Amino acid sequence: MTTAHSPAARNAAVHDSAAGLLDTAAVSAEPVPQLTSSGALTLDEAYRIQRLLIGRRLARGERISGVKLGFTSRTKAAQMGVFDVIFGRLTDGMRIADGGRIALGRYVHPRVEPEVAFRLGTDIGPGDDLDPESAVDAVAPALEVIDSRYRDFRFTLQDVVADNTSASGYVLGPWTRLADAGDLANRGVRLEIDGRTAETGSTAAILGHPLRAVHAAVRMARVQGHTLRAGTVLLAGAATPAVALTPGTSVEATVTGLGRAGFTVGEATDE
Ligand code: 0L1
Ligand code: MG
Repeated sequence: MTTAHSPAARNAAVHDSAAGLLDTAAVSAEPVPQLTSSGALTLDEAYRIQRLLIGRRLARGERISGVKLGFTSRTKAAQMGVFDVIFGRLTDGMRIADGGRIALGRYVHPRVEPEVAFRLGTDIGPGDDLDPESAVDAVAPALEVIDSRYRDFRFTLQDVVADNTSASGYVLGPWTRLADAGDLANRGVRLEIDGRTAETGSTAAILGHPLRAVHAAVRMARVQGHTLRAGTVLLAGAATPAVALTPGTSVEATVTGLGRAGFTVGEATDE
């Protein structure tokens, strides 16, 4: 039984206060110490904090628009000593228009990474066992802005999961019907800053094939009890290392055969 003084109620209060801390850090763009610096967290608790954190955005009127995976690159996963992807949630408040402009002052220490995005054409509930790929209707080049709310962009696995996997912004390029997109296994990916190549990579860096991310995201959503709605965007993962954003620059990602997506970075004080 959960009473006001039971361990369950105490844990719920601790998780809610952790979500509040991370939410305030995101809104104020002021970093906070890692949650795990003041006590251990399990991965389940970290996902519970993530849900509470997103709940605060939803209470402000944002809506769930998608999901994302992190640690889909074997190198990044190995650096963190993890063997599975991590799952985060996207909201419409994180969407940056293609060709749009962001104000750096809204972020703590943002980085950008080129990705591939998929769009679901049908709902997938936690109990549905349809083939995840059959639910995808389109694919697009994308950029993700990641911004850890922790000081110095440093965290443990549990910290980053609680912080919604550093999710902060995303840009979508033009959609191509999946049926017309051809083989996505090894497309070239380029990240340009001010027209100069900053990073190059391949879609193969995303779990060996970006469509594997669709399977992984659906698996993770099921575990989280998260229903994926038709129209949901699925950010598959980074194809290159992330690059720190600097004021007054333009950022563009190109995925061979899919096109480009981009935005510009204003000054800290721009609105
Ligand atoms: O989208 C990502 O791959 C980020 C996952 C979280 C780790 C990070 O913030 O670098
Ligand atoms: Mg990412």
